[in-house]
Amino acid sequence: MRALKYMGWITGCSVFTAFISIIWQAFLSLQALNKTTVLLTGLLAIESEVKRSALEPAPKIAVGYGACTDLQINATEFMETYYKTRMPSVSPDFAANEVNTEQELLQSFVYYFKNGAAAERVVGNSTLFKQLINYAKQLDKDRIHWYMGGNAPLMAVRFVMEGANVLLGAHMSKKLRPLLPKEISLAGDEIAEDDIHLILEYKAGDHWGAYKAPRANRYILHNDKNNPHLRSVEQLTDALKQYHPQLLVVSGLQMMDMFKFSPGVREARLNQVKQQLISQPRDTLQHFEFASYVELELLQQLRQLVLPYVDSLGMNEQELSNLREVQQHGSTTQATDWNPRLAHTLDQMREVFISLVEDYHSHRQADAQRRMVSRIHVHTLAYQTILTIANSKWKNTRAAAAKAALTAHRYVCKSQFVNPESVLLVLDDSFATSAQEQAPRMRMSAANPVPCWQEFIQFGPSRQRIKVEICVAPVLVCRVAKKTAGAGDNISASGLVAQL
Ligand SMILES: *[C@@H]1O[C@H](CO)[C@@H](O)[C@H](O)[C@H]1NC(C)=O
Ligand SMILES: *[C@@H]1O[C@H](CO)[C@@H](O)[C@H](O)[C@H]1NC(C)=O
Ligand SMILES: CC(=O)N[C@H]1CO[C@H](CO)[C@@H](O)[C@@H]1O
Repeated sequence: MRALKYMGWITGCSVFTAFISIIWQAFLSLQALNKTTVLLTGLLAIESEVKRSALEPAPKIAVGYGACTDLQINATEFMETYYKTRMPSVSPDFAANEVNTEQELLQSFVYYFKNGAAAERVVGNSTLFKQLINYAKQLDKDRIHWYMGGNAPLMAVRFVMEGANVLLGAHMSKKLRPLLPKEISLAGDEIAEDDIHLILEYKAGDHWGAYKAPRANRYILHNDKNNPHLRSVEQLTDALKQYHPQLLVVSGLQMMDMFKFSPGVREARLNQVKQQLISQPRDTLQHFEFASYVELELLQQLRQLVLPYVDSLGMNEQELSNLREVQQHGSTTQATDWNPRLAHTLDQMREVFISLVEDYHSHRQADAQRRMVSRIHVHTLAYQTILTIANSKWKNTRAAAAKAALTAHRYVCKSQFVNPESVLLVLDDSFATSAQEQAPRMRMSAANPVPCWQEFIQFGPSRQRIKVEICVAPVLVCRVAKKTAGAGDNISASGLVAQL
């Protein structure tokens, strides 16, 4: 009898606890919702500061090089359908740089998948690549998606959407051309067939066998025949003589990575890029969009032939670590932390910036064509950060960061309308501006959703100082990612256009 009474009491207690915990959960999620709504309102207000008036002339922007067709599929579904039995032999701690066999494909895929790191790899073996494309086409029709791809066309479309007048350097087939908005002028020949990029998309929590993706991302495979040669460079250089844009964007050079050129050919092509860059007047700002590079030789060539001639760089956290590693140690890194601490990213940005500034100062006497980098934009899943030299030609750094953050959400959620309920905030309310001791802290609040500050950065043996402005915008991370490939292009382009 007594025992029964106890039971009743215990049940009562559990019901009560459960009730309290439901209310508490609701309270917490309401608070989180409230916080994101406040941040969202703040971001939208800052973004709207840069609406161009109808009286202003549209900015003119030129973008190079290349185009392709993207074939997007579900990564785990593809692997499960075709490689289910092969997985146990895969070692998860090693990634082949080049993919020539199915074994190397699995090795490389698993490595990036379990790290949630974006990767883009060349399939050297054309037979294998054709086989993979055929496999992909055999998946359910409504499970595969065809898009226009390539960094340059995606950025070009984004610029047009932002009201710019755009010139694109790319070769395209008759099939692809209609997918490009008519307003975009094209410098480049018609070709018979476009290169295809096979895009394996995965969501956070998707798993394949024992491996689970920590964040949404994609793994890209290609076997380009046209793009590595950057065939449209000369035509774009010619068209630029008349066009005289405010901004010239160089992207798509990663297609040269791991491609088998005859000796000296790649360098000769990159020299054409350099010629294009140095032949522009100073009032044309130049931006280089970084990418996932693996070949050290190519990175060194970029440091020699491209980086010294641009004003601005765009990249994600993986690419930032990789560039820093090349600058400091002459080596490359593979996948790094998918959600790096902000303080750490800011320090890496400073280091990359200092290295470029020092390089400029030690060579500018001998080479008057050099430009000193005055803008670096790093985009990560959780935040957007933009560093500009104070009082440089780049305007609206705060609004550009806010805009980039909103674009990131809109793109990955595939929705123009930002719904606070579809949002996950990864960033804390306050952050240290550096991992060094006693670094000042910044707060993200309703009053200040995009903190900006100025600081002096020291460089060179005589510790010269240069004043920079840094802005950080939180990304309202999409809970259910719809698409990640191409996000970087949209994000970088929307940040750039706000700063002209
Ligand atoms: C290329 O891929 C095919 C198809 O998977 C394979 O049979 C062949 O052995 C591969 N060739 C090389 C050189 O690895
Ligand atoms: C791929 O398909 C699997 C199984 O249908 C699903 O669980 C997963 O979320 C899908 N991933 C993407 C990126 O659509
Ligand atoms: C959210 C967003 O702005 N997405 C755009 C990214 O760019 C492509 C074109 O390259 C547009 O179609 C998307 O609407």
